[in-house]
Amino acid sequence: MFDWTEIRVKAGKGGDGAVSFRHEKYVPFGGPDGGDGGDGGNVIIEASSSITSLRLFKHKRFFRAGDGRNGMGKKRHGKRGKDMVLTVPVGTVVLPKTQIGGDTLIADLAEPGQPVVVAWGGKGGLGNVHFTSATNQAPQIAQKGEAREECVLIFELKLIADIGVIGYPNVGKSTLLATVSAAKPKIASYPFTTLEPVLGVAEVSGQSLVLAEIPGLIDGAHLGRGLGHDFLRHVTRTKVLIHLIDGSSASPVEDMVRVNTELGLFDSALAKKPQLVTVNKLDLPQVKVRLDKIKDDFRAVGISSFFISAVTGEGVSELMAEAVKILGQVTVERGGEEEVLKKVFHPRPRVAGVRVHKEGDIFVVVAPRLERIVARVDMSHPVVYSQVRRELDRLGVSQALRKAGAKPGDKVRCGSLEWDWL
Ligand SMILES: Nc1nc2c(ncn2[C@@H]2O[C@H](COP(=O)(O)OP(=O)(O)OP(=O)(O)O)[C@@H](O)[C@H]2O)c(=O)[nH]1
Ligand SMILES: [Mg+2]
Repeated sequence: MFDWTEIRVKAGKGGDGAVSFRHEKYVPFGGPDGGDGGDGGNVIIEASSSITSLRLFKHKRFFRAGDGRNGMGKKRHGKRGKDMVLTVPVGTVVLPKTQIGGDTLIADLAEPGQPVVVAWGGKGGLGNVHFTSATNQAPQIAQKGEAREECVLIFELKLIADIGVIGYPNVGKSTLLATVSAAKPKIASYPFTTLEPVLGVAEVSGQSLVLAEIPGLIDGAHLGRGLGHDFLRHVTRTKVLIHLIDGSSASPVEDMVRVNTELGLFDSALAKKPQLVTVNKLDLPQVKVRLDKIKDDFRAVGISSFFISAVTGEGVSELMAEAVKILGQVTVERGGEEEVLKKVFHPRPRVAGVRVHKEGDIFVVVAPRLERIVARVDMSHPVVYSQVRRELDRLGVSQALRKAGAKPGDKVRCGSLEWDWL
């Protein structure tokens, strides 16, 4: 099963605002009419219950949203960039790449829907219309579109099932799933028939229960033996376990103990989940004759076991009824805990203010909002300079420069532009 992947996402760049003036016949001094740039598209992740694996991301690992279009004359605004929506299975956890093993998640998509923005598109730049003032009727400046956000993400799928069906290979987990739900897992008389977790939905007294067959639980699975421990993490999200045991095995009680030891070695919390210990293959004559003996053996270790035949369905409805009962108790008890697990949204990064530092003789201004303006204007033109200067005052850059000790004639740099401070 493909349940872990790394992808790179890039949001759209904001379109640039336009510098433009009305050109009309018989109107000698048309006003500014440069439209705004469109915002860049966002990269959004959304969970859907119609897909169950991350396989879609196996080959394609890079996704980008559309760029915003530039603004144009006649106050025409640029079109917004198209969002890129990535659909993932319910149960996907999204982490930033730098955080593997950490606990800062970007999103925990535990329910269908819940769109989460993982990379914000850049804002579109303002057209020159916005820079008009009482004293400046012909603004030569506009704003560049904001840069896009880009990041590398880890998707990890943890299936969300109410009930996990565990047990050694070949005990009849798939058969039980096929009996209680519409799932059609492969069933065969050899171990490791099921190589990926299988989900099924069972209807029990008007309630829908999601069951997951967890394959590959053998001695040493927590060390990576057999199918490895990848699938065991799916157990972490189930609420109740049906622990299936082959009634024809040499020692059903020993099987149970060993599987539980294995679970505990992977994660001690797993071994504490409520379990319905269920002996399967009751229809086999060799199991029937040992029924009382097996019952007593379990009782001796303090466990009251269920007996079923996944093939004939005998005892299955009693087992499922008990599962519903326990599930109800667990959900009530753990109500608070579940809330904490819910989504964490990726906050939009705040635009930084103004910072000035010196590199040799040059005063370097770091002001993202200003950089967007100065990057596309010719500062040597006196009209342009006076207009930019007004923006410098407005954004607090002039004040920051004075504070840093800048005097007329000093060189100032911001982004790709350098000019003399006047
Ligand atoms: N007689 C009898 N045979 C059963 C019963 N349940 C399962 N089997 C048989 O046991 C074998 C294994 O069944 P599966 O359902 O594939 O077992 P599994 O636990 O899913 O096995 P893996 O996926 O390989 O781990 C098959 O041959 C089934 O027909 C049962 O209640 N009675
Ligand atoms: Mg199976």
